[in-house]
Amino acid sequence: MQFSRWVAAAAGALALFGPTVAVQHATAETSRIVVAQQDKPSGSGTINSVDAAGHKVNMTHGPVAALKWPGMTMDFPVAADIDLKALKPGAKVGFTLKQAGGGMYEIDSIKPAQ
Ligand SMILES: [Cu+2]
Repeated sequence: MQFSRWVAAAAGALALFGPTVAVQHATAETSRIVVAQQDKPSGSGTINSVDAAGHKVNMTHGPVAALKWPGMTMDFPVAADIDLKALKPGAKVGFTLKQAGGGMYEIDSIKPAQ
């Protein structure tokens, strides 16, 4: 939705100011989007339990600096494309988060801790 609004705005800018301005705007906007993707909130933790039916895990995680979260033990919904069979209780993991519906954060990627 926001992106399509931006496309409409970019088209408007193109009409008003000519192609040079619109291209500069597109470049700045694209780099901002890439930075946002690289800056996904991330942290590390230990899996306590896996709820396959609910597609969520209980995890004791360290601080998530990007969200100003302290370390805690909590349930996390897990993105639908992540295979929960790869996650075992006791596993130490690194993860990234994304905001899902309702503003809740869900695990967007997860891998064994280094
Ligand atoms: Cu937490």
